[in-house]
Amino acid sequence: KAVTLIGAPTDTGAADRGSSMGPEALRVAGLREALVGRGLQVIDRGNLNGPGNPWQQPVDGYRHLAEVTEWNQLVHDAMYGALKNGQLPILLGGDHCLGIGSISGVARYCRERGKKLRVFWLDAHADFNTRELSPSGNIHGMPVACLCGFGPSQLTEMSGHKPAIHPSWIRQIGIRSVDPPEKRFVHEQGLEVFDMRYIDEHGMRQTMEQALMGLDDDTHLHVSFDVDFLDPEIAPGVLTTIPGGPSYREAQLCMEMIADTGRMASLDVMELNPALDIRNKTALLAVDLIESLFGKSTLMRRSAP
Ligand code: DIR
Ligand code: MN
Ligand code: MN
Ligand code: MN
Repeated sequence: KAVTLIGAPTDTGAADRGSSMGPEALRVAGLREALVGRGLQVIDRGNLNGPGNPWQQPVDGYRHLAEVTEWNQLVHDAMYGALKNGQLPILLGGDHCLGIGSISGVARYCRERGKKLRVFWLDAHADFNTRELSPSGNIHGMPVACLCGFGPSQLTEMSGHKPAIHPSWIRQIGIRSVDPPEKRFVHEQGLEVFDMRYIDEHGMRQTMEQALMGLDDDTHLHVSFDVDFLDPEIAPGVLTTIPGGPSYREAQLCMEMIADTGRMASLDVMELNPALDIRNKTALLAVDLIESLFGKSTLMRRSAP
């Protein structure tokens, strides 16, 4: 199976600049070579070409809605197209507003194929704000809500079906920053959130066992990896660092347990901000973890547990 790299260099969904440099930093960190080393065929189809960052204040509760919509449409088409071609697409962000287009494209593909969809949202944040709830108007704080049908029609109807996904298809892991009104909405919608407290109490192994439960042959697993999921001590190259994230070993185990299922069929790697990184170390760490997502392990393993 071929893996396709899709670069989406934009930071229009965020409050500060820099995640637009994410795709190139991942390439410089050797992403393609690492995947080839896993025995995969890799097609790097370069970067999507969307609008620049106008650097404006939010209008009617959304910052850069027009630009964010254009980028997400490009991402939707690229993800959907790659899946239709039988490839495993990896979206290189870019800020996490692009999760809307990415997962809308995946959802469209799954709906056509009659496949179930499970979305793993690895993040420090729930990204479940609406314009009424958001403290910032930044759309990278809203993608999960948009996917569940809460948001502007340009973003909620992208998959051709509103909502694009149902809250029960989502598992959030590593969450430790949720805005107070967002908290209530997460609860109301019944999102399954494995927050840091859950991981502290049960460990990463049991957390992942719970989150992965019920996957079957008909399930498409999409992983949306916001690099700020990781503890800032090991991953400083992100805009919104939140202390108390998964350690290197916990993150590795998380990725390895996803790989063991053999069901990951699409991936987003988001919010890497090279302007805030130290000698590209966060990009190198992301590449290391992506290798684990594609089955790299210390020893040969007899079978998936
Ligand atoms: C905050 C920060 N919850 C907001 N969100 C995110 O502005 O909505 N930061 N996603 O990375
Ligand atoms: Mn995010
Ligand atoms: Mn985040
Ligand atoms: Mn974000």
